[in-house]
Amino acid sequence: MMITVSTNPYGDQKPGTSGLRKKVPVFQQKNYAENFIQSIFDSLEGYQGETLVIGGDGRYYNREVIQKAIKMAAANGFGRVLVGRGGILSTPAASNVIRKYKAFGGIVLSASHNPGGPTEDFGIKYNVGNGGPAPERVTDAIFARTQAIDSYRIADVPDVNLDVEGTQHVEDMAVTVIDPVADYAELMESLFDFAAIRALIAGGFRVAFDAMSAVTGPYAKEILEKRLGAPKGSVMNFIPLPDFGGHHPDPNLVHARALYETMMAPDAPDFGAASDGDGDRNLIIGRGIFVTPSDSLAILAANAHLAPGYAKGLAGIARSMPTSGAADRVAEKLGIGLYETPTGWKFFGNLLDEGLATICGEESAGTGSNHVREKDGLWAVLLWLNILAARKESALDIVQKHWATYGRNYYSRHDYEAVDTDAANGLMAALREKLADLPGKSFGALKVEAADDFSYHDPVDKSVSKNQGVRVLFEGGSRVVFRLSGTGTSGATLRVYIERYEPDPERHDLDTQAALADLIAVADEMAEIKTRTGREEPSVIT
Ligand code: VG1
Ligand code: CO
Repeated sequence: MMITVSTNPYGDQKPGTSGLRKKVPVFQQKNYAENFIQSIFDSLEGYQGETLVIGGDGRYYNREVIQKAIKMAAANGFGRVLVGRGGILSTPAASNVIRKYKAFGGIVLSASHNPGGPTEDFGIKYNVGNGGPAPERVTDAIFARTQAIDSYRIADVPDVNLDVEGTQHVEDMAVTVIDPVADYAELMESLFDFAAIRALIAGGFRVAFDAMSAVTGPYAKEILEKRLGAPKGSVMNFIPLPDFGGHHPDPNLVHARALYETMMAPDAPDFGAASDGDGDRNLIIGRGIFVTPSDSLAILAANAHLAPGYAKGLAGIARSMPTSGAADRVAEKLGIGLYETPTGWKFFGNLLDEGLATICGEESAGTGSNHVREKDGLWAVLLWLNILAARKESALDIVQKHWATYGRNYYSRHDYEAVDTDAANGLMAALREKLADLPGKSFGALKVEAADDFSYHDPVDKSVSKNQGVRVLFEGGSRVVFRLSGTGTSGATLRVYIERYEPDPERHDLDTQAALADLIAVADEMAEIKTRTGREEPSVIT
């Protein structure tokens, strides 16, 4: 039986960089998830009888919300739901399923790299028919609807069995439980030279992949161990746990420290990698070398033609504004377009759909291509492996040669997490006030060339997104960028992105923090970080 339930709006359901993210107890409030899901449906048109994809990263509360979403999809008139077995679909796999089965859209349940568990984070995100995150005009409409919603529709039926593949029905709507891995593995096999990677591994090349007890475990087991022949044990922490084993499923140098140490040891494997909660991020560490995500994007773009899926070359490269300019130099050399977008994957969708960009990336360990409309952690790992198999050189050699050819962009991000919200907003407001006076000003040897608050003009749909981060550019190409996170759930997180370009190969082996020390000091002086946040040090340095 379909029922209509009356409800009251919540004031705080504004989607951030990547969907709505809140603590689990917030989502457990009466009708909280239902309100948001109904607001999604109320903001869409033409979905009657169409297919909706539903899946998540397996974190705490995933199954409960999946049941609600299925029953609400039925009551709202969808014709079919495709859901991953066990409620599991990595974010890139969900994007692929939406595209492959021509679904109307999808609901992805994840708070990505944020921790999970009864008092940790949960999230809901809507993806449109191209497989990508809903653009701002859709998320704005969803938010507006959450402010006025007074009822939602749901089928009053028992739960669907999520653990058996095949089709069941909720009233008239078909619910098909699918293998979450099969379609994705097939897609990867169509893009990369699996035979060459298999031969590399059979020749003794050792891979270490840390799934961080999150969603990529089953995908990495199937692809790296089963299809590519990596020995059992190459994939670590491969069972997705609702609380990620109590860890932070964020593949960076702080939270994936164990992998980093393994890769720096004398008997290190040849290649190390990790992914995040929902499988869209990647950490790449070669033996003895951590590859910054910005460098990884540039190196993948420069070498992508070595993989069959990209043999024809790239149409263009897109990167988020805070991502380093390393990819720009590759685009210049290849004679292709370079697009600079605001933070968040939703801004790449139009560029990929229009064929303007083939590869995209963010400094936050996100890389992807036109094969789906999300960033894709395992995809990046497989492209690296394909390149390593084709070039028959170590990751360290490939990175160093890249720097020698293009110069090195020293790059680091300093995060100040869970800062007082008013203090963070005050800091950004004060910076914005100063912008007009900065050009021409000197800080020690650094002279400001330009400073602005980044605005993006989408070349495809002509939409404009303002206030996307304060950037201060210095003469000589160094840069500091400041913005507030749109994915955190406690207080505010200030992100400071620091970059210096170094053309001289004699100076490519400096310690990153040392190479950036003067810029780091200027960033603090300019934004009054210590005094305004009360923090002496960043919480996380990547
Ligand atoms: C962060 C990253 C951004 C990324 C977003 C979602 O956003 O900086 O690059 O797209 O997370 O990634 P913010 O607003 O906190 O800086 V995921 O893997 O969390 O969905
Ligand atoms: Co993620």
